[in-house]
Amino acid sequence: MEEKKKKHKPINRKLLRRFMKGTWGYFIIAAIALIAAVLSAYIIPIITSFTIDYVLIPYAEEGYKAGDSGVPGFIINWIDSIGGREFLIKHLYIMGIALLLFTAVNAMSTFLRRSYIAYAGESMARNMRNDLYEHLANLPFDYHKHVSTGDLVQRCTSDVDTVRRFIQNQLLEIARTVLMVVCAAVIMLRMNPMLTLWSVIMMPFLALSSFVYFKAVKDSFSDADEAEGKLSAALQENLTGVRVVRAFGQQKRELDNFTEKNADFRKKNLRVNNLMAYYWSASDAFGYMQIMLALCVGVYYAIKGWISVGELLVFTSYTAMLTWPVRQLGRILADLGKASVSLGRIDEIISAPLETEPGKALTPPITGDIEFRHVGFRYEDSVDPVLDDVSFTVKHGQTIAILGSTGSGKTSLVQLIQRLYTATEGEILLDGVNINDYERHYLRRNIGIVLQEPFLYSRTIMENIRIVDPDAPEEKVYEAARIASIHDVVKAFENGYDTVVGERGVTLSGGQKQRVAIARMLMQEAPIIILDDSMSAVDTETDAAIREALSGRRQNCTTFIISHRITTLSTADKILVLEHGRLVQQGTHEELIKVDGLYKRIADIQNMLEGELGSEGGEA
Ligand code: DCP
Ligand code: MG
Repeated sequence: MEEKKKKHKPINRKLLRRFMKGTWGYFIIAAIALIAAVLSAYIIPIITSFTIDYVLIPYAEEGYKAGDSGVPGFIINWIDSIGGREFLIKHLYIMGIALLLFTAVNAMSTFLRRSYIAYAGESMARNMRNDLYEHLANLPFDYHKHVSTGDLVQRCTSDVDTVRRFIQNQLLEIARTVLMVVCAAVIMLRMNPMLTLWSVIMMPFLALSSFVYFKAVKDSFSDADEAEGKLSAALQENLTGVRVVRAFGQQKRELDNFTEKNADFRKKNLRVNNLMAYYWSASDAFGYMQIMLALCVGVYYAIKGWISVGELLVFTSYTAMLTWPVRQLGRILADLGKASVSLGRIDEIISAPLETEPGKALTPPITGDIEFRHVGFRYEDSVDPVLDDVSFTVKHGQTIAILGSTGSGKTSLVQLIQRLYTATEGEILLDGVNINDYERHYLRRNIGIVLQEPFLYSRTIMENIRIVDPDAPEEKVYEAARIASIHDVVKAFENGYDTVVGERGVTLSGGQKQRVAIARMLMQEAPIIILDDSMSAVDTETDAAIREALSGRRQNCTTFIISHRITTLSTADKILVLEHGRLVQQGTHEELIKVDGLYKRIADIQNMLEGELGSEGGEA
């Protein structure tokens, strides 16, 4: 969030063009409508003044020279040639109809302009969000370590929104202002250059003061934005951490904290609103002074006969029409600054390098022989290696158990197999091929993993389990759920498999979640299975039942089980013991139990506990 104020990169045009893909049509229609709207708005005063100059006054005053009120000569000539004036005097309603017609054109084109620029803005925002989401989904796993989720969410929502609002509200406003100034200048200069000067003499000051003003209040605006960010962060943290807040009786303190941030937000927002109130009222007064000036000088010119009454009307109308966009210029510029900062923040995500495919992207059938050859690994920011010279082999269909104290690198080891991270030393071979040479999505599809802290979507249990294959028959889901010992539990829920889990639904216990995650993994039918401490929250008996049910399946699967339970570990074909990232022991239960070492120590402790607790306890 702090980054928001930082660097002011130039707008990345390439990125803008990319987001604008498929929206050009909308922009073009909006631009045409804009031109029509401005032109019709300028024609309306001309019609009125033409009616006065060409029709009404010559009719009322004998000998008055009919003015043209800015209507091009050839049109006047044409009306004259068909005896237009007499006709118009008799049928004055025609001028009314003309007025109505152009008002209708103006209304129509304003409508089109607004709705098409809305299409354009919304479509662009959709493109941006899709691109961002797709990019985020394919960034290296490591990326998320460096950026906070809240910041990413903000970039994908409010930054996109800032850009969208700029496109929808301000972009055409710039074009409109330019067009209006040019049109007004052309028409007014043709009528009377001196009066034109008087009518716009204060405009540069108005524009300048608008620039200066909005530049000056920019900081107040970003202060208010920042206060809002802090407020929502406080709220979010409290809602997410609601349990901790309650459990530690922190409501009062959190409330004070929130109240303080809320008061700060109010203060800063009020300040912004006050500043705006000053500006709009002062610039209103300024604008009216300009109109008054144009009117006074114009009346003098009209009395002198230098302009006609109709022309006076045109001048005052145009002057009034111009003050609003000119006053807005500074704001547009301020918003342009904001939008470009937001675009820069979006750009930062989009330009982050995607996960690379360093190898040959092979997709051969996978049987599941795995070999680690002197594998070393460290996270980008870690000092000590997390894994150091790890070597072992697994034949397909075998079960490998991994034991190690917390932080010893077990999770890191299995994540290397999935290529969520890349080994920094040595190589990992799958069926004799370096895993870097597999196409990464293919590789991951062939590895079923149950994470240490399983994540379930806020959807039904059914949807959660068949997430990889939404069309899978229900029977298959039940089958997987039975193996994971969760079928009966789910059946007992009121809504069965249609029970929604997560934020809007029921809360599953830790063990239930783990088992749903195991069922979900089974649906993948992958040749390699990884259970990262996936039964830690499941009681020993259920653990055994699941392993029993799994073993039927497991025959053609290579299985990695990370666990702290000797009962779980002991059935494995091979046990790896990790200590500070080093493979200190490997072998079968029978082999390891005979030698002094970590495995034997833990086995002894657990056996002792088991003995003391009797058969019904035994949580390791
Ligand atoms: N580590 C890190 N960055 C990460 C994950 C871990 O720097 N994104 C560090 C923390 C540990 C070491 O790496 O010091 C090993 O972490 P593991 O998650 O691999 O450890 P375990 O899975 O063995 O621990 P646990 O039993 O607690 O799950
Ligand atoms: Mg772990």
